[in-house]
Amino acid sequence: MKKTLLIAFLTMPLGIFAQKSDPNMGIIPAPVSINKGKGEFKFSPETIVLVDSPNHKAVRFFAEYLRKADLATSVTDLATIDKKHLGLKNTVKLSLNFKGDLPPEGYELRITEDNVEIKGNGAGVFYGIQTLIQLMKKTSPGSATIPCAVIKDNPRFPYRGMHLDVARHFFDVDFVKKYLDVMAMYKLNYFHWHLTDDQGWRIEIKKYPKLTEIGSKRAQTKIGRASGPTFVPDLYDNTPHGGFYTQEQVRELVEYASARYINVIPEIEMPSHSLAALAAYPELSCDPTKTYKVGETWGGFDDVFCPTEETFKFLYDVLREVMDMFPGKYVHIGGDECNKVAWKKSEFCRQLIIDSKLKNEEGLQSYFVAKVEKFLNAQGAQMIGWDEILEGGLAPNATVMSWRGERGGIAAAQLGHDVIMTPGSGGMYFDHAQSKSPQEPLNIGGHAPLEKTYNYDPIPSVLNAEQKKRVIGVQANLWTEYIASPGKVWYMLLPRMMALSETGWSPQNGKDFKNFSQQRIPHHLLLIDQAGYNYRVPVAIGSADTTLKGNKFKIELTPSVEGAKIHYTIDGGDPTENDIEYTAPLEFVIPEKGAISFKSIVVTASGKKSVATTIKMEN
Ligand code: TNX
Repeated sequence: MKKTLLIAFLTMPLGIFAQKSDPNMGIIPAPVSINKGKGEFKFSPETIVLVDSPNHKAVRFFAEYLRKADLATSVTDLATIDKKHLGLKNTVKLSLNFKGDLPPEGYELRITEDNVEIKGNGAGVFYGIQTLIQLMKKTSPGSATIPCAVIKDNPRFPYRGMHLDVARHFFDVDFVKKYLDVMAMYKLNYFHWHLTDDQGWRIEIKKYPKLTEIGSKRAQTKIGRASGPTFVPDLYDNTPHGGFYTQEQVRELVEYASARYINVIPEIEMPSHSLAALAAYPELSCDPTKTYKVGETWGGFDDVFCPTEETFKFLYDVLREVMDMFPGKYVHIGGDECNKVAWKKSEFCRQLIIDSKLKNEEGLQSYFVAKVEKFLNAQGAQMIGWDEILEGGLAPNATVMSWRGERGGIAAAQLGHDVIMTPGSGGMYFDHAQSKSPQEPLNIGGHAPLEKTYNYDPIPSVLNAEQKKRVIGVQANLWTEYIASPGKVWYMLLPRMMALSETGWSPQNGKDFKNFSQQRIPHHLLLIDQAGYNYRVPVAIGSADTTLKGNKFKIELTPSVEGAKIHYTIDGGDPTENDIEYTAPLEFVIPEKGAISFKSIVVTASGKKSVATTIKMEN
């Protein structure tokens, strides 16, 4: 019997983006409560922006936004307004001195056909502005519409962090500003800046110039994987890599972040991940007779800071300069992955363990961390460390970042310490792959698809009510061993950072991945695209690598980015933008013992492509 294949084109139009039916009005992170109104506010060149504190940074930010968006209008100080004009129509009013009852960082945004008003607590007005910006739809130059609504909002967690590793690969000041910009759009408020590691020291320290003269440069970098089956030994790029931030640049970035209500947390790694510092100052190692070079490959190194008084003096000096540059309360001291090999070989360490009545090298790690914490606390700073700082006993006031699953975070919360959840197992490692497709770019491995990041709940159910309060927030980490260019940072960051934002901000019980990924993400990716960021194009909505059994199928897809197209093949070939465009749902009838592979990709208006997915239909 001749096998025939039937494809029917159904007439139903492509699923249009359901912004109107979206209960969250397209806003990311989803607000706590939205009351949709009728009609819209028309923002025009005649609109007056009224503020009660014209020099406030949130006001300056908004004025700058309006200027750049060609929505130029003047900002008017409320104090200068004649009382009889207070009932003025066509105003956007920002109340920064609002003294009413709003939760920390909370805001209330009221949009009527006549006026827009934002009241906020602390950072609240700034977040209200971010929401307002997301709601503004530009209509013509100088004009925009904003749908009427009353939004009451505040974050679930006070700590909503995003990390960036600039040690494995260096990223310049302008790039970091763009990183902070996108964090601010999504209401993230802590930037964890991983400034030192084995492969590079990236912050100027005046007292120890060799840290950057020597420690900020490596001679070459490993090509491909540093381990595993595709690892090629001795394959290096023969190209020096380096870079660091001057103190002046650091101050500029801290200021830039602060203008966006972002606190910057510097991380200075100790006792491990310190090879770049040892290359500059070998006397800080346990074996100063050796020569050390800045790391050229990835993974752990045995050489670490030796816990001598000379090392502590060095670290205190460094931290003093660091605290001077970073006015925030937190200093991150790393503390992860110290394998103790060098300490076990060291006569000095053996003696120190005996003299200080420590149990073993774990005890020495705890001794090291506790000493540094004491120093930091005495200067008024609060120490954060990765969960290894629990080993051998936790320093008394430390905040713990739980990265090896939630275990460390749970233990720390039970001990009454503040905890920031950032587990790889919760989709918080943005260096992990975003899908299992072989078309994903080289990455460190792991699997952190958007849905996993989105669905993560930072509060472990095993904690009691008191302990749960110790979980102050959530963070995602972007380690850059396999991320050497800005474009790839954005690819790994977006859209997962939007999921992080909702995990950190929105109430857990209202989370809805379908609404997030299908009704809001496509619009936000278009905005991100227009703002000049790269990102990972999700596969078509309704598609996934799967095998379906039966004889009749209907394939109904929607582009994952607004304005994008879907192209497909049914002959097993990898689809390109030159293949057939999907424009309407398709019906397939598969003959007996027949099969067909429907392979599709999404191509955005700017030409970015998703990985391909294959729906195999078998009868
Ligand atoms: C573990 S997370 C590390 C980093 C690596 C990362 C790669 C942590 C505290 N340490 O040094 O870059 O894994 O995923």
